[in-house]
Amino acid sequence: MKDQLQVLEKEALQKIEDADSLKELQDVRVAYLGKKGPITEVLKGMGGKLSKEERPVIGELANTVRGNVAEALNRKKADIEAVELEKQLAEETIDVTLPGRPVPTGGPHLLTSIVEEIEDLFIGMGFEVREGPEVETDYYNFEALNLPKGHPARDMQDSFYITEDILLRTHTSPVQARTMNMIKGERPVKMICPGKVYRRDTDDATHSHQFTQIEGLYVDKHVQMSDLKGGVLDRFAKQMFGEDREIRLRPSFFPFTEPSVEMDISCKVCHGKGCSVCKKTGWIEILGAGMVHPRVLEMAGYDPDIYSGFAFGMGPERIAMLKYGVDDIRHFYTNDIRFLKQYHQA
Ligand code: 2U9
Repeated sequence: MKDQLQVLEKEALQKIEDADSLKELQDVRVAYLGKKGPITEVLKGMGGKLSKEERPVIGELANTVRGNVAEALNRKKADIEAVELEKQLAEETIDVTLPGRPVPTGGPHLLTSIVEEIEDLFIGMGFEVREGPEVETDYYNFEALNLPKGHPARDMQDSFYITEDILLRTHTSPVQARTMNMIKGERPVKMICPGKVYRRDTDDATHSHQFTQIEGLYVDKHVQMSDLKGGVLDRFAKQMFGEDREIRLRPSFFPFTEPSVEMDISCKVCHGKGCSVCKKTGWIEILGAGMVHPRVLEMAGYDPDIYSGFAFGMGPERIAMLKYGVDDIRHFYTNDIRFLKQYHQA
């Protein structure tokens, strides 16, 4: 029995030595030290076969063998765990000197950038930026702007009506009308209003049923056409398109301004000689403007004999198209990433 135990011990120690995973080690533990393991079996069989004197000797030996096997198991377990930890650490090592993977980032939309650029220019000239509702009443969208009922520009075909009296604004002018109504001569009004406007148009390369406008208004005592041309429009054109640009005003018509003008800037491509960009005229149309119609001032609560003002309006999409050579207004709304990312400042 003594020999039997010693053989078992040798066998177990050899298997522990040979094991190279925690799983194998656990199998050895169950096989040799478990309740049905050979050492337990030897101890169980002790009763009938051994004399009173032999029993404690064999019992002690069996316990020593168990102890030795258990100790060898624990030692080997610690060894294997240390090896596995080393392996895991080696595998999970992070090289902090590796360059990071670039994360794609967004940026402002070209239209947003242009609107902000235009806003900044006018803020620099003392204008404040105001916004108003896109769903407007007939009064502020038309009536207050000298577009009485029956005026051709109010055609149901041209506007998105919600009810007979409510529509999607067709221009940002109602924002100015509302502001004048609020201020009523308490201080000068010097504002621009950027925003979305809506017209029932068929979309093509130069038209969109929804587009952006920036309109401006300056109302005070003694405001003149020369303030509009020299003080604001010329500065705007030069700052936006370059100091070498000239402007010219041509007579035009808008119901809310009198006189009304359209402003052109000199063509940069041909310097006024005539090319395909300026349609051989040497000039490119940029915006509309004029002196606020006395009736519009009156409806907003201003005495047109004391107050006067100028107004102007432009389409930022058109400005961006001219500045960056964009050939189709729909590029602004379809949001093809290949188009958009050309205009991200890093
Ligand atoms: C008030 C009084 C007058 C705003 C003006 C224009 C001329 C103009 C268009 C140009 C191209 C808009 O983007 S566009 O379609 N606008 O030509 N807008 S004067 O006049 C006003 C506005 C408000 C109370």
